[in-house]
Amino acid sequence: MPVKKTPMLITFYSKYEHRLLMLFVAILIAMAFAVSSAKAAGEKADFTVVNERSKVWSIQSADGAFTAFKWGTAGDVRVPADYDGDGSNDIAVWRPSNGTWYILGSRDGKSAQITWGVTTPFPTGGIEDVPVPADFDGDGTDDIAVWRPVDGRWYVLTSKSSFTKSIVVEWGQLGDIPVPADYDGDGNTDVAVFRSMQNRWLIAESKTGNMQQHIFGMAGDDLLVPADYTGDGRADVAVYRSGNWFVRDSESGEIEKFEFGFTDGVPVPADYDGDGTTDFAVYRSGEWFVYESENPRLRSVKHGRRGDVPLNTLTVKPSLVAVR
Ligand SMILES: [Ca+2]
Ligand SMILES: [Ca+2]
Ligand SMILES: [Ca+2]
Ligand SMILES: [Ca+2]
Repeated sequence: MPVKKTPMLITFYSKYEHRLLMLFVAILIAMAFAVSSAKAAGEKADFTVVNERSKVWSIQSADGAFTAFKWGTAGDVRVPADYDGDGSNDIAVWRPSNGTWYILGSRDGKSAQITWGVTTPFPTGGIEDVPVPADFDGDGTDDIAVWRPVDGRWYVLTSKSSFTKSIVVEWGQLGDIPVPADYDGDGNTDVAVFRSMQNRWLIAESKTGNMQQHIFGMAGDDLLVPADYTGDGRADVAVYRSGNWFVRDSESGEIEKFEFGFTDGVPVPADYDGDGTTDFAVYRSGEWFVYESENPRLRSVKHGRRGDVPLNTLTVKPSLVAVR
């Protein structure tokens, strides 16, 4: 009977090997999937509020962790952005009275002070620079930058040079509102302004140097919220008007309307689900309503109290101001 036993043994082994092989393949597929999804997924935006009186910033991260810091004083402009390049925004303010940036790095918790920008003396009083931190040099880390209304110049202290070298670009004029974003999708933030008198967006593409012009939005009624809502990697020209979002699709050029929000809500667009596309989001009295882009669904998160001001953290937008 050994003749019969041997093939059975062989069959047993081959089945066992087959299972091992399948298991191995399954592990490989799982690993490949994990790598690819890790690549595709970006950082998820935090929910951040600042109390106007106490100057305490409270941050609820996507994984539910809380942190709170007292940072800044009255008159400071909040400029959260990722200045240390760890993928998370740093708590930061710019002080117009002395032109100093006070940054609390998220990577190591160390603070830094960098003087950049001024309040220009003017016969009628002081005209402050407008802080516009963004990634103009395209290295993945936000640069320290201001737009100077009196000369229409952008003064960028680049992160690539460890904040030792600067770029100066002239774009815009007194009365404009800076709306920097990556409209051409090359990875570098483009300098851009909104000219209220004409409802005109003037964008200087960083890739080609070409100008994009769009008449879009209504000065006085709209908040300017340019960001990549369609997921093609290019920021769309967009405004928020009392509960409605109007987006000029960067791919089709068509204008899309999305009803999401409240007349007394504040738009806080950012990439909360980390898929690389900006999500429509509105904050109202301590509650965040997010329309996630990856698996479209509405999510609400409670974070914030009366007297708190929400910050949309992943895409920092000091330009997110009412057009006057
Ligand atoms: Ca950081
Ligand atoms: Ca940079
Ligand atoms: Ca660009
Ligand atoms: Ca998203």
